[in-house]
Amino acid sequence: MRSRLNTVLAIIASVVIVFSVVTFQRNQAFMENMRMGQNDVNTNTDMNQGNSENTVPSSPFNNHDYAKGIVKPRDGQPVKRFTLVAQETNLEIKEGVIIPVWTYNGTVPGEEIRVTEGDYVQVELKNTLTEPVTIHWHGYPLNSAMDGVPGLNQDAVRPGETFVYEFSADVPGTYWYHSHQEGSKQVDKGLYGALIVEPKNKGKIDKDYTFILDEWMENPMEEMGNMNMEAEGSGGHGAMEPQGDTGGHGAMEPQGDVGGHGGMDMSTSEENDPVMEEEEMMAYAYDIYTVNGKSGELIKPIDVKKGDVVRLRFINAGYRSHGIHIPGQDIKIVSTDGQDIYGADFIKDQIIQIAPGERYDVEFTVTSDENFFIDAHDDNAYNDQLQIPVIVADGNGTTRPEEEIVEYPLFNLVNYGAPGPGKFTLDQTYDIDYMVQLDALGDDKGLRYTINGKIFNELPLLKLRTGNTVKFTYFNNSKVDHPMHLHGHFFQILSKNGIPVSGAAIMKDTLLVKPGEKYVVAFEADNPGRWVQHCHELHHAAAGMMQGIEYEDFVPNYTANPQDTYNKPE
Ligand SMILES: [Cu+2]
Repeated sequence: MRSRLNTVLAIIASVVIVFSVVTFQRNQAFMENMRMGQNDVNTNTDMNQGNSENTVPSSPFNNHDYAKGIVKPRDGQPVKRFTLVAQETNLEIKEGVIIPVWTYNGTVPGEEIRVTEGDYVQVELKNTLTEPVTIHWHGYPLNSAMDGVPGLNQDAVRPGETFVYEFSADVPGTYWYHSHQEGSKQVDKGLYGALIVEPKNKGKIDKDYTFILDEWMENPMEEMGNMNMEAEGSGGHGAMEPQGDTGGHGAMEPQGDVGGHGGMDMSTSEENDPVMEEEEMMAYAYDIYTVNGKSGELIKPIDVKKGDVVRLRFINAGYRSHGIHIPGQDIKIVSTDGQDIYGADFIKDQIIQIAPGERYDVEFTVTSDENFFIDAHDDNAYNDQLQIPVIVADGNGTTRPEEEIVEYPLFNLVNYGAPGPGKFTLDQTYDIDYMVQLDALGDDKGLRYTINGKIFNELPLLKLRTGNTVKFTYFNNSKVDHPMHLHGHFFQILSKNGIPVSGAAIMKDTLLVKPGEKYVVAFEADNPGRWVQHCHELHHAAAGMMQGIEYEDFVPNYTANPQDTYNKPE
């Protein structure tokens, strides 16, 4: 078992080394592209020529001077100020397991930023870490100068430096924030927190809880040490060559439920497929699952009373999808990615699959006499650690027994709610019609995750103009999940696998595209700036699955210094 672990870690080490090298090269080319404004994408942008007079976006952000990147409060707008200190600390993540983590304000997750719709938010970031960091406001449609992608919107905030992020919180919902500097490392180490914008009229909510999901390695320091030694011992080759013993799939067997609900099916992966090997290694190495930075017995129970209207906000800050189950309760999925779902109806005993970067908000009225556990049903290996106790204070004191049945239907987002009120349709014409094909490659050049066959530094910038209507077709041609995240905009899902959305118009900023799936989405180019889209499995982003997006009619006030090599936007 120990030797298998070492083999596993050695292979992971190789991957880490490849990622680092590729990342460095990519940054240079990316910044060069952004500076030169070159590399047009070939799209049917004929209509662009007639659009240049359209400079006022139909968005809540008209107050901002985009051209200068200036953001300021409206007259009389309430200002809410926060300070987030990026700092290292030790976290008891699981009973008896204390690991070093990177945090905003000393906790994982970082301090929750909770404001009210209409507030003006100022957040001062102070960096006391030994590496540069940023804050990206995931999903929030703010001014791109505040989007926190280093080398694109700002320089990463170096050790000892401060940076003030500010934006008008005009769009209510559940969002989150995290470092966008070397995300696959820094988010992994704990640099994230929730951003909750409560609506002005929030209706009757008695209890409001935020749950941020994540996965960790029990002893990353020791494992990193082993990995480095093993990597040297194996010749330091970067490629993901299988290291002989590939027959040990027994060690990879999921220990709990096998629902087959997406994610990767570890029992059927092909041996000698470096992409699948890598996925399996990580599935095994990330052996602690947490809710709000705590695993298993340490997960804090929530206290409710019968009749309470409860809102649960689930955010996935990790790299794996989790299938959340709220047993026996009539629940509504009231929003996803911060956007309300029109005509949300009751469902019961369905699995809500939450992919990296996604948010799902659930509401229910407590009717249960018994305490129960919110738990996970999917093919992940360590689900027994992911159980949130719900204590019904005026219940009968018993706890709902663990169910025998583990197969529940998967909640279907594209067939939920009442039709409306979407802005876009499949049969209209779009100014930009762009195919986004997602692939994974493992060969003698290493492991790469690609968009249209290219990694980040090879990909042309996607060029938009303010007012463009934009259609993306996401197609996953690989064997692994890709939760695709678009910065600065919400897109409407139009169809999945050729079948039009039949429920409410679903607006999202992060969309899980499973192997073989095809989604058509649309959005309005209403937020001029510099943005990216990327896979929110951040190891995939780091290995190439990321693309720059630029409004041609946008004049940024930030220019990356080509001499700086410390901005690492993925
Ligand atoms: Cu991916």
